[in-house]
Amino acid sequence: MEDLVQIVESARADFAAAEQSAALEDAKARYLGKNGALTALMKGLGALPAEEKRTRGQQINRAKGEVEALLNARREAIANAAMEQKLASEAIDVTLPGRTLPMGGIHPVMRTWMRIEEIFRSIGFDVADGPEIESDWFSFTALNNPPNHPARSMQDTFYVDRCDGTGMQLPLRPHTSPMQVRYAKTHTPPIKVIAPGRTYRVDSDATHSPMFHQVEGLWVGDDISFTDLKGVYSDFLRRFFETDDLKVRFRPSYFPFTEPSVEVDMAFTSGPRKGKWLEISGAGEVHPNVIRNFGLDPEKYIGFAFGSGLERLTMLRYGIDDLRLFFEGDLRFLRQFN
Ligand code: 2NL
Repeated sequence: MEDLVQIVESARADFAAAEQSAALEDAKARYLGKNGALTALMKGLGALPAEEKRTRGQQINRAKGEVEALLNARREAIANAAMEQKLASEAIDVTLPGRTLPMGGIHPVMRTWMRIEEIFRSIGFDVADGPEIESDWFSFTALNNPPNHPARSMQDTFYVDRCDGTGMQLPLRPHTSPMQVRYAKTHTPPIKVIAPGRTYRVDSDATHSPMFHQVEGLWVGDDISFTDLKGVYSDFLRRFFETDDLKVRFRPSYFPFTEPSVEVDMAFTSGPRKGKWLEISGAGEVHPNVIRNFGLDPEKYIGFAFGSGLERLTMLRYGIDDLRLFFEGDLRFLRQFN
């Protein structure tokens, strides 16, 4: 009897010491296995007299039941601990912030582009689109550029090789006018359109970039006069700069595609930049030859055109003093507009 109590206590301690189920099953074998302590006692029963065999057998069975109960309790405890550990290691913290996709922002020149589209759409202008690799005709000829004009030279305009074996080259558009010519040729008057986009010129210094942005505007009908240009462009500037404190002046100038031609200057009439005239645009009444190249009769149709640089408008609107900031991709600069 004493030996059975000892076996049960020893099993209890061994089972408790087993941390993993493999160790527990090893411990089990030492008591209940083929060569286990209790199994050995059972085997020894045969040698006892009948009377003793009965009581001893019952005692061993009771001890065996206790050991089995201890074993099952420990098995369960180990299984529970394993499950808890698994749950803890796989736990998802639903309070953590989600993984976000990094969001891009809108470039300040693009903001200007969008504002200009909005302003001109609101007064009935359409927005044209067109290729950046253009033909010589749409880039120069249609715009009344004389054959030897320096704008056509390799020094002023970028050319790309055609890949059709002809050895010919095509210009990268040096202004957005080709889009307006294309638009004018495929629409009937009144033609009221703006053409914003990327443009290219062989020019690179503190105030010029080989790629820059322009917006041109064109309004052709049977009586669109210089007065309309003055009204539309002045109104555009007031809405773009969000102030009525603006003076606008039109200085005589020359472009092959307009006649008469002007440079447009503006000056703020209040605030820190008050009084200083700033060049903002070129404009004029569309040259009769250009009207003809639209496929229209210059005796019947007349109108104005203008061209402005988006970088320049953006610099004036936000007070940016260095053109290069637009092209460096420095997030400290770009984040200020988003
Ligand atoms: C400048 C000058 C100008 C135009 C652009 C134009 C377009 C067509 C017909 C006639 Cl389709 N003219 N565009 C006219 C005058 C000036 O831009 O220095 N811009 C920054």
